[in-house]
Amino acid sequence: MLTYYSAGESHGRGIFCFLDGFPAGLHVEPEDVNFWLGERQKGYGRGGRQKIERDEVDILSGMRGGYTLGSPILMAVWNRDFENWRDAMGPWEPPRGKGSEKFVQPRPGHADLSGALKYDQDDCRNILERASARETAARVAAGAFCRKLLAEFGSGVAGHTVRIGPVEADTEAIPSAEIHERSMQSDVRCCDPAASKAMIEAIKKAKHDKDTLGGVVEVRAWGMPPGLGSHTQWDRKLDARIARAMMSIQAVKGVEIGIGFRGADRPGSAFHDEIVFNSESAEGLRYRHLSNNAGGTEGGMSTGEEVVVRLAKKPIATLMRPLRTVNMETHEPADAIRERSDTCAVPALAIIAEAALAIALAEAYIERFGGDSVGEMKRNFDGYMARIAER
Ligand code: EPS
Repeated sequence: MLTYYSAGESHGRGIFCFLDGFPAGLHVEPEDVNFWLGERQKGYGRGGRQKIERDEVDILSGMRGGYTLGSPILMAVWNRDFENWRDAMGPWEPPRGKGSEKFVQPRPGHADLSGALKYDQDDCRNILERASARETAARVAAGAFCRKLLAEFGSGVAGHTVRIGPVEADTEAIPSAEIHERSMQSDVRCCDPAASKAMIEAIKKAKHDKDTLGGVVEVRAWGMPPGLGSHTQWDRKLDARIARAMMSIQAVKGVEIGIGFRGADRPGSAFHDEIVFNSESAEGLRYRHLSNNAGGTEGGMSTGEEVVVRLAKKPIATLMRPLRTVNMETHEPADAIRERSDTCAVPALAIIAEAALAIALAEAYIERFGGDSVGEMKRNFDGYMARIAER
């Protein structure tokens, strides 16, 4: 089974990614990973940290001569900012210098309060360093391997911003094949140029008001066969696995598959995707749906239509206009600390969500088609597709 874990603190040595159960024989170049790490760092609304970091992957195990070995892949994305935080974040010496001051005012909207109580810590930095969304660099690195694997089977993923704060884009009709190109032209990764401009204005205003903004991203995947995942058990359902992968991304508060919440007021006749049979289908999938309100999954299995997922991200919780909190030493009311942060990180979420979807789908492919080598997976895949073409 494909397993993915990360380690690392935001201002520590680096962010580390452990990817186990990945098949042997996939050709991967440094740029296949570094391109997406670079894309994650972009986006209007980011703070000063992204001027310091230039994320690149350092492969520590699991590859030889440009190919995966089938053994655990261990990766590092080193933090340049660690040099500025060495005194405060080093593992052995007592913390001193920048960021070492003990603070007990938990910041609203962060992991600080629950983490300080759960792990019995006075210094919320012992919580926030790991809770930080810097961790998403690991997910993007793992996702880069997974999207490369999906491409071997003709499958791809693309994400884009559909809302920032009050501004909603008109992108319902955009073909998935155009999302990547068009969203790359926008500083907020939005395919609608007018909305893109308005989103940038909204972020500027939020920054001026010492506030922050959240939003919504959509990620789509295409080229999957029907039957990934299974209806037979709760933890094998593809949509459940996708939702878990998405919900575990920092600051995500809502996940929708297909028209999801937007379809809840429809009668069944206006929701369900009718089935047609096309014996001439060039794509090899002769059973198709006339619409895709289900977002590519039914009964916990892929339908063969595009997987469509939307994620709602709450606004960044570190505000330059501090929210009210409590000093945990004195129990007196206090202001949350103000420290360097982003105003809006929704555009980065589009890249992170692509990675999370690629990981969830790669896991389902490996489960369905066997995961020791890419060659074995392809033989099994071809056999399955040949059988489906007879039905
Ligand atoms: C983050 C706070 C900011 C973000 C960071 C996530 O970092 P800093 O405290 O160093 O200014 O920039 O995101 C990243 C570093 C990144 O690479 O995405 C937080 O508190 O979650």
